[in-house]
Amino acid sequence: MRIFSGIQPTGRKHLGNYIGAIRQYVESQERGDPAIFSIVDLHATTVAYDPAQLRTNLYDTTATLLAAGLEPDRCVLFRQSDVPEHTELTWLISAVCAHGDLNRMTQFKDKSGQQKDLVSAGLFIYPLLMAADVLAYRTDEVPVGDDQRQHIELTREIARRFNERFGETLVVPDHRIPAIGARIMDLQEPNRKMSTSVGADSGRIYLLETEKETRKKLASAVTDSGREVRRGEGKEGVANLIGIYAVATGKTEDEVEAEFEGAGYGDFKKAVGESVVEYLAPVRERYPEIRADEAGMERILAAGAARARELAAVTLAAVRAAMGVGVPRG
Ligand code: AQP
Repeated sequence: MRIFSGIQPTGRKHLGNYIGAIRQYVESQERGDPAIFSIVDLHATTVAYDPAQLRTNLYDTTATLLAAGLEPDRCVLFRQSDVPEHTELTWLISAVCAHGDLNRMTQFKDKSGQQKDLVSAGLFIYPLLMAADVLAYRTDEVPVGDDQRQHIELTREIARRFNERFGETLVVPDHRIPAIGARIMDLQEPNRKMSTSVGADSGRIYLLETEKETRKKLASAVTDSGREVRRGEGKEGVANLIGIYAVATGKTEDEVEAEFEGAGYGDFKKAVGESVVEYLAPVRERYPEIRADEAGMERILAAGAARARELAAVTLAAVRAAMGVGVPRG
């Protein structure tokens, strides 16, 4: 089965990225044939950004993925901009994507509202580039967090429409959204997802922050005026912590509720802090050595891009032929 997912080189990766996406990438190396992961630097140019910072972030994200357990000989890991087939396919599939479809995307509505100087056309067509990322590899499965559900649905619709219009060419992919931890919420505003660009630092756990910072943020996470460690109406903060603890310890949410029956929020939050510190320890420990070797990371990314181009070129040739563009085949 072909597995593909992309991750942006924006800022420091947080616990939501890890639980919703990165841990799934690591697990999917077993099942993927191949498992393909792209650091999508072109997506990161759709909002205001600093070019030098983008390069730094690219290495930070690459090193984070490697430290989390991606192994270059068990997956294909590459930088999106090294594989021009993604941008070509974006244009080609735009022929079967309605302007109205893009207009409905909630991420565009959210992010366009955050832009101060310019709402770029790139931000509007972001979901098309994401669809091209996925479709270029005839992907069967896309591991993502819940916030990407709408984009994957659009990708499926584009593949279906392309096949109806031009003949069976593209694979309609499924998403793989984790049962627990699909939407990790902000620790201070638990009605909103933990996010790179929105909210205060106190609301998000960075993968590479110190143990002390992690413990402190979880100890001051917003709960509610009640006492019970249970999920339920008005208990979004507690429910979020239950989900985090369940993932970090490998327990079910029911088991977590049973474990903390009768305990106070203080003890519970302390236990969540310890579990997250332990859960993230391997990433934190492996990161510095990997991050120090930029040349090594460039070698990994170059080898990944070469393999990715081979795979994407096959799809692109089929798409061009089906659409009647370019030199006729054979
Ligand atoms: N809070 C979350 N819970 C679970 N999964 C999440 N993801 C993001 N936030 C959560 C998943 O992480 C993957 C990478 O996301 P990205 O490439 O969009 O990276 P980003 O922009 O740095 O992440 P954010 O936090 O989502 O940024 P904002 O909020 O600024 O747009 C995806 O699979 C995503 O589902």
